[in-house]
Amino acid sequence: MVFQAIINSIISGEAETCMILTKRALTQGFSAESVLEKGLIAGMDRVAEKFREQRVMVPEVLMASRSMHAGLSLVEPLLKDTDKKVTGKIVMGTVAGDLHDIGLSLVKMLVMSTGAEIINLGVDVTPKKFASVVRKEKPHILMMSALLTTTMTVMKEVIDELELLGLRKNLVVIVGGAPVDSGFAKMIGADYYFEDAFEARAFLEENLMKLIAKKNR
Ligand code: B1M
Repeated sequence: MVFQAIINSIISGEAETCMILTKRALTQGFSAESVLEKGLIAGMDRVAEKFREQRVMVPEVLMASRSMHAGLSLVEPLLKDTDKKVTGKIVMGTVAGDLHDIGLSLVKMLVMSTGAEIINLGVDVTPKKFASVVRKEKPHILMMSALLTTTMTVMKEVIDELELLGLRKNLVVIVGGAPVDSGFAKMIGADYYFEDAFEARAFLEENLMKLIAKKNR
């Protein structure tokens, strides 16, 4: 089965094979979304599990991540809904001190289907950087990711910085990442928390227009 082969290519860190298999799955008629979920995300989840159990080390994880991104490069253009009018602007990034970008790449990829313009600042984004981009770009939504218990607190620093500069009002703040939960989101003054990229996409598909209308009021 092609999905299992994609998973195996990620586990063994074979980027080129992953790309070939992703292409094969797409030409066989599987949707970009199913290739993403059942192949690429499933593969990375398996590696994450092994890492947690200390059955693989950092270099293997990096090779797996490179392989997953090779597959993502083919899936990404297919997920963007070019027929949808751009309806909003979203700034996103992983907070300062944190270099994990796999989850955020998936969030970006799925949220792209809402038609919103997305500015991805990447990893290790400081509160000052977030604030200066918010000031310049005036997005409707700010999405922050953190994967470490030591960096999730930076999300609060970003919100504090936005408040200090008068940029928090009318900005919807969404947070996510493995150590984050809805209680933490509430505690730091974020508006929403989503457990995974699919949940974030589903919410925005349904509510993006309402959020934009609220901001423009
Ligand atoms: Co790191 N790492 N890592 N790591 N790493 C974790 C997070 C860890 C849990 C591993 C463990 O089990 N011990 C642990 C954190 C422990 C903790 O804080 N409690 C950990 C650690 C400790 C570290 C280092 C400190 C290790 C070291 O050097 N000693 C170091 C820190 C570097 C740094 O950031 N400063 C480090 C380094 C790395 C690598 C570079 C090797 C690599 C990152 C590569 C990269 O991202 N380019 C890496 C990886 C890959 C992991 C694990 C194995 C997998 C993370 C991942 O990509 N998962 C992870 C263990 C694990 O999670 N089981 C681990 C797949 C991805 C699809 O899931 O990112 O959770 P995830 O995203 C999900 C959701 O969380 C959600 O949607 C996604 C799926 O749909 N989501 C959002 C994420 N952001 C969202 C935002 C939203 C909404 C949903 O809205 C805004």
